[in-house]
Amino acid sequence: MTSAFFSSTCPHDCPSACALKVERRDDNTIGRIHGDKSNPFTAGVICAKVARYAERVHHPGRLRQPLRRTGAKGSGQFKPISWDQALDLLAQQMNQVAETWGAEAVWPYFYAGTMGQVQRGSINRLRNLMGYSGQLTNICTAIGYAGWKAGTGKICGTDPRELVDSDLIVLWGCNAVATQVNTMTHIALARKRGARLVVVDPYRNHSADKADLHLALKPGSDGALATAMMHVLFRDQLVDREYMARYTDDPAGLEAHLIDRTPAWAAPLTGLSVAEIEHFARLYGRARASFIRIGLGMSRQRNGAVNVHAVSCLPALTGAWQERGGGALLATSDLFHLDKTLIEASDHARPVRQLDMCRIGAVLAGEPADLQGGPPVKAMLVQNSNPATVAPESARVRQGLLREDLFLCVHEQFMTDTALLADLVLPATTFLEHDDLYTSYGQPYLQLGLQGIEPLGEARSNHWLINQLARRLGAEHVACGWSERELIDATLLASGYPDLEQLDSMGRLDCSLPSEQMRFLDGFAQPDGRFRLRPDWPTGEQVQMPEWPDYWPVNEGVDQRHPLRLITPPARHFLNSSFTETDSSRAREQQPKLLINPGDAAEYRLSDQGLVRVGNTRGEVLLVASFTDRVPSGLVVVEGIWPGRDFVDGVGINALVGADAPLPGGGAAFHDVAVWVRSAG
Ligand SMILES: Nc1nc2c(c(=O)[nH]1)N[C@H]1C(S)=C(S)[C@@H](COP(=O)(O)OP(=O)(O)OC[C@H]3O[C@@H](n4cnc5c(=O)[nH]c(N)nc54)[C@H](O)[C@@H]3O)O[C@H]1N2
Ligand SMILES: Nc1nc2c(c(=O)[nH]1)N[C@H]1C(S)=C(S)[C@@H](COP(=O)(O)OP(=O)(O)OC[C@H]3O[C@@H](n4cnc5c(=O)[nH]c(N)nc54)[C@H](O)[C@@H]3O)O[C@H]1N2
Ligand SMILES: [Mo]
Repeated sequence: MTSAFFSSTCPHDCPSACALKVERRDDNTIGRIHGDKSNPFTAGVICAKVARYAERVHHPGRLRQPLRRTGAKGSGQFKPISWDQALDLLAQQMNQVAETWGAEAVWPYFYAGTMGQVQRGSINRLRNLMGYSGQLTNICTAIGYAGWKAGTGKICGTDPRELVDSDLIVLWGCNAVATQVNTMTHIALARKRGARLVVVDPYRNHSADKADLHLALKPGSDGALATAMMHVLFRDQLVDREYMARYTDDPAGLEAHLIDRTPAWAAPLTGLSVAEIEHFARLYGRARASFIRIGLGMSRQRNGAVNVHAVSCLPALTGAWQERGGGALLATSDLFHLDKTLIEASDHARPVRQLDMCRIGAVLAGEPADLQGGPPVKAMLVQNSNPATVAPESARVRQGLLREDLFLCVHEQFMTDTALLADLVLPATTFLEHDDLYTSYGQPYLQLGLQGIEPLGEARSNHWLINQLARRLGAEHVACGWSERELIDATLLASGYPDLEQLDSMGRLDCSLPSEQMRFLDGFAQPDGRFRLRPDWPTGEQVQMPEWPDYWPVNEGVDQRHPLRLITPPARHFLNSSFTETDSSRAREQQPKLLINPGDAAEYRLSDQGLVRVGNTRGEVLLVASFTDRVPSGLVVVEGIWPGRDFVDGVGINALVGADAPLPGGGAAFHDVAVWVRSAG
């Protein structure tokens, strides 16, 4: 058999957006996948799970035909039907719901199963053309981005390719070894030149294993740590007063605020010793070009926005932004200026309610505040997301999705927890079977991923499905008559980028700004160009957010009944709930495990590898306990968003996570949970 390699881009929701070289064999199958060496950020390195992507594309569990439910809701009994029948049924249900209850009773729900702009955004085109309910798309970045913007004003920062020029790299709530391997590629180069690596993380994760220094702080205490570090920086004359006078809003006000925010104040709040805080603050203050890579992980707390802002203040005190390789980065999203008007028909948007995707359980339960005076949700089309598994308060989500009076259509690659609850399941293509255009939230390249193989079975792309549906619903729009390639081409041109053909021959477009601008040396994105040490929180919140960087104690606190804090970070071999279906990823992650310190385990009389029940007021889950000194006393960790069916009782970890909206703009505090544990035999 002959084969050849074609270029593509990893579509998964990961900051890396790796450039790929994919082997296509002449029997319409995928072979090997390598990182593209010609992309300077990917630099030929990709994660193990995407290198094995053939396993996912050609998986026997891939959905290949439209399926209609035959048994009770959630029974898993379906029968194959044709695409025409499926689309007619879907259109008829959506029309009927809209006629009876109003268009806002239809909720097109999506997230980032693919990050491709066309396949991700098409569902919004239908929403806008039909006046269906809007969605607050806040499950991942809302808290972190709010915190970062409160200071810098813009979602970008030091070019990640400059990590190599740094002499001190801090992975702050960022498990790069697992969640963005390329960052580690560049960190390794910096370390060869003598850079030191610090990891700030509640437990010893894979990244902490590689660090020179690991600070195991309590979850949600980053604001206290950063504030005390700032105290030390001022006290020990490690601040750059000239830089602050020029680039920040109120250094004198901050200095006064910090007077009593000493390491001794922060020690009990963070669980770190005074010596650890002093040492880290001086290490940071004395570095020439310190680079803080802030992870979204640290933002998944009720005080996450305040914490991200506090950490983002550090380089504004030392002036690290002035050095190549110095400064900080949360994400690169604002480097791209893609005009999505055509993809999303945003010029047709109507003033509809915005339903909170993290509160899908409450929305489906008909909570009046969540419905915002509008009709109950009676029909849903889900693309690119697995809300039954990934959304908080998942028991309530499941209950809602099982409602007899809800018509649920799920367009998926696999029979996920969500698809299992559907009335209609439609088969979706993978990125290798359709065309798309990719930006990134962790690197500066605009890239293409054009179709490499024919769709498997009857799988169809999101764009195709939306256009077929639009036709049946009578929605008219120029993009509904276009192929993906035509839409990509027109979008590129409307955005002032090279067209599809040019971009394809260029390989990629570097959308970075000159290094100095990435480091805000031409001013921060605030009206006066100054970084806000005194954060610029959106106004009108019911709760006053702290005026200065501080410790803001609004976390789900432990109490006698819930003595432990739980965090639920991603697993290395999964990508959110994706890859929980492939054997090789499952073999590496084994099973859902409660990581617990041996001392705590003894106190609660658990046995290693024995069953443990974990719970709080929201629910209970049953899984295996795994003793480890990677996790400090008082904390428990469950890695990976496993499907509910992988837990002993069928209930997944997000049953324990709260869906109350963190300030200032909502989101989900996935790593901010108090629990009890009990031996279960
Ligand atoms: N392999 C793999 N890669 C992924 C993903 C995946 O599921 N698997 N998911 C992708 C997605 S959608 C995203 S958004 C990114 C997320 O990637 P990251 O930004 O790295 O975020 P997380 O992995 O959620 O959390 C990172 C670390 O934050 C720590 N943490 C939790 N609470 C706190 C806290 O209060 N303070 C501090 N300092 N640390 C805390 C956790 O222990 C964890 O080790 O990764 C992407 N990449
Ligand atoms: N406990 C806990 N929960 C979390 C997190 C956590 O750290 N801890 N992280 C949160 C974060 S950061 C995020 S971003 C969310 C992620 O939540 P989701 O965006 O829902 O991510 P996935 O679980 O990967 O589900 C995406 C689904 O889209 C499907 N898909 C992929 N490509 C396509 C396509 O082209 N078309 C269609 N129709 N479907 C496609 C995949 O098969 C997959 O089932 O989860 C959140 N949930
Ligand atoms: Mo995410």
